[in-house]
Amino acid sequence: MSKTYDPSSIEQKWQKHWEDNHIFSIPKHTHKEKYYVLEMLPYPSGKLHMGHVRNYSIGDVIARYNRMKGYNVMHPMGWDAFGMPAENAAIKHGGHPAKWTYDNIDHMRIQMKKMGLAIDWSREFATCDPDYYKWEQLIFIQMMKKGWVYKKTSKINWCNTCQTVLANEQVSDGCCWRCDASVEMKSMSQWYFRITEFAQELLDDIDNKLQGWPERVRTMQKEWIGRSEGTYIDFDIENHDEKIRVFTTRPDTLHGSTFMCVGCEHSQILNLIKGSQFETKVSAFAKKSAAIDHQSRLQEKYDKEGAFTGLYCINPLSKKRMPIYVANFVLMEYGTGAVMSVPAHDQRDFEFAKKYELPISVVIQKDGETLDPTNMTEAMNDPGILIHSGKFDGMKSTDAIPEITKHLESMGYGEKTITYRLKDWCISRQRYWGTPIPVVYCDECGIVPVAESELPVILPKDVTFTGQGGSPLATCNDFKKAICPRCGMKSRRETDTMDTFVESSWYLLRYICPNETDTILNKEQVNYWAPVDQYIGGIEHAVGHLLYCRYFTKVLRELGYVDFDEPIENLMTQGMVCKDGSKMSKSKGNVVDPDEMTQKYGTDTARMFLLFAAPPVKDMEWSDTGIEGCYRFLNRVWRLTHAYLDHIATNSEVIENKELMRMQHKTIKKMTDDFNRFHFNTAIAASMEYVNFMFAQGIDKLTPEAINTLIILLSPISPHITEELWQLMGHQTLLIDEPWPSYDMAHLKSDTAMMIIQINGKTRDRMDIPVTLSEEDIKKQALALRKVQKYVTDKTIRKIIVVPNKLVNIVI
Ligand code: ANZ
Ligand code: ZN
Repeated sequence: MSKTYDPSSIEQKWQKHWEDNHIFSIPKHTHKEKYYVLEMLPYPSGKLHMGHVRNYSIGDVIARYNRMKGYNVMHPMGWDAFGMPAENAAIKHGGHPAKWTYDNIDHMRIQMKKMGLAIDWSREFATCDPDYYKWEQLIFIQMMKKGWVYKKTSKINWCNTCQTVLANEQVSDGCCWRCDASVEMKSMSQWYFRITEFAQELLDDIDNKLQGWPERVRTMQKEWIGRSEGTYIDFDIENHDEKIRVFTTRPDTLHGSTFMCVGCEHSQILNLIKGSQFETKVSAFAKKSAAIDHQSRLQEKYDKEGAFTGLYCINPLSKKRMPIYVANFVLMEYGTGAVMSVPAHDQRDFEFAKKYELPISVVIQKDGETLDPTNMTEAMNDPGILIHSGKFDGMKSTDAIPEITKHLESMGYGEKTITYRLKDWCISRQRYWGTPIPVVYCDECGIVPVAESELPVILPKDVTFTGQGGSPLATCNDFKKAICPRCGMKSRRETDTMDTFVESSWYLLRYICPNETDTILNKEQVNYWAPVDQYIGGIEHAVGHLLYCRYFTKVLRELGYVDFDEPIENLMTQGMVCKDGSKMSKSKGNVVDPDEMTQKYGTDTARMFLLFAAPPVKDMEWSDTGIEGCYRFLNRVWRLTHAYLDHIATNSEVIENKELMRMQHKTIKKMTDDFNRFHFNTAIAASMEYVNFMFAQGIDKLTPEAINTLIILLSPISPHITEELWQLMGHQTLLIDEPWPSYDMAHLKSDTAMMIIQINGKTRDRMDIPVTLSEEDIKKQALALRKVQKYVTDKTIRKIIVVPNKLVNIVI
């Protein structure tokens, strides 16, 4: 029997055994309750980094623990395989994106297998497999038939480095989520998913159904959806038989609106000033403000400026003339792209009015205060009492909001409305390595979806990658040629591909039935397995992927494929792996290679360290001494078990050990509670205490039960060494099939208690007593202590207070 711990041979041995015997594939028929645990699917970038390893270690412990708790556990893995790095690699180094991708997948799969993950590999797929994207194309077509997909020309986010369009969710602080370059605005015709149709449901379900999500993510999604209740108000345009509509949340301030501001591309206003003397000035101004980059716009880091259009509109309540400006702070994409400006009560309007010397009219005042517009230094945006507002004078502004709205509705000059910040999801990309959008353009029939029977529209292999911009598919004539499914005439195929976030919006449901060939989702199986019970991934996906995923589930429900509303029951956002205080990254040069760690210590140690260093939701700091500590601990577990095996080889007598039993049950309870809360770090600490305790007891005082319990408890964390020790302890079973141990509260109680003895509240001594000792006897024993005697002789004892099992206080 080898006595030194050799992780590499043990890990290989058990990985092979598990794989050969399909230990982690899911039994077909079962009456067990299900548990679906999933880590966000990886992008096959080439090799695993420490963040991946942490992610999968967390997921794997949860998977193994729940299987041992008796659940039917699904823990699948696959690849988010479309996307630009593959294409960029092809442009740079030649070769084909498909080869680059599948080679990377092969390498990363090996790395994952070396981690000993309890994954059902029979469910694996890559999103670039035609068998996968075929169904995505079908979803697209079915959505299109419902009117939930459309094409429109508008200003979109354009990344010049990536040579493609970006969705709003892919722009952070004005920069591209992938390459960090500053994003430009460009006018282009693109495909959109009508996610705004579900804005209200997506919002409502955050409170109704996502109790198992972190508060931070819930708040971010709510703010992203950005529901705003307000009023549309229409203003007559002077000398034109037209009205212009604004969106406001403060109709109570309408009497104080003295001018109007519209966005620089407000087509109604631009049309009206065509040929007028103001046209050139306005278009020059529009050009200038279009150059404000996204970032400054977000942070409002630019002067509020505008240009007069020469037009006036009429305030429907005050009947005053209001000049109309185009202004750089009005967003075209929000509300109606036009704002009624109320300088007395809105800070931006106030600054604008000061700059262009426009009238400021106070219409709300706080009780007992008098605001004078001539000496105001800033806008007053608090609620208050209405003045200068005709028949609404004296009304509270909060009451005036619905009242004025009603009044406008009766005049035919407004209506109550709700606006969302959420915009439709732009999903077309001018790149090759993605799912082809399944439509054709026909001169006769227009835009026509590909016939369902013709799916998949296969991405052609034979394409040149120049990196010169434009979709490479557009240069692929064979691909472009198509027959119109409607009229049979020659037509042209769409050459844009879909955003890769479309693939990751529904993969978690396809894992449930990856080999289903007749339909998108097998309803019966999906209804059993979904939703995901525990999803684990990074916070960076809070408003992108995690919102799209929720949206797609609702779409699939409307299409009749699923019977539920939300795909993810519980979400955990894992912290980052840091070294020297900052996130491990190539650019910082502080990465630790997982392969190296596995070679040096074994994956059991690496897994343990990643779980021991911090709770999963917190950032963790990589430390060489930390991982060495875990390695030493596993060696201690190894030696403890071997010492015990040596001992029982010559001495089969098992002596009852109540203290050990108590510690054993205490450790089970602590680790179970910690596992339930995902506090793996403190669970591991408890196992360390338990091992220390056993060494202190002495090998001859141990029981097989005590050792077995340790092995079982550690098995989700370090599955290989424990499997080996389990076998050495004489078991024929695999640990994954062992039930999780339960604890007995009766054993947790100790037979003795240590009591503190105080005199007048000051601690003077301690004593061990049997917990069954009566209060009278406790008092007697306490008084008999030598140290106590010293204080109490010749004194009157007034009172003796006994706190059971804790403390005796003698008052003299
Ligand atoms: C008049 C007013 C008076 C406003 C007042 C505010 C205060 P939220 O709450 O975010 O929905 N607004 C409307 N459309 C806009 C656009 N396209 N670009 C920039 N600003 C726009 O904000 C709604 C308020 O933002 C609206 O209410 C409007 O200004 C402005 F004392 O109307 B308010
Ligand atoms: Zn046609």
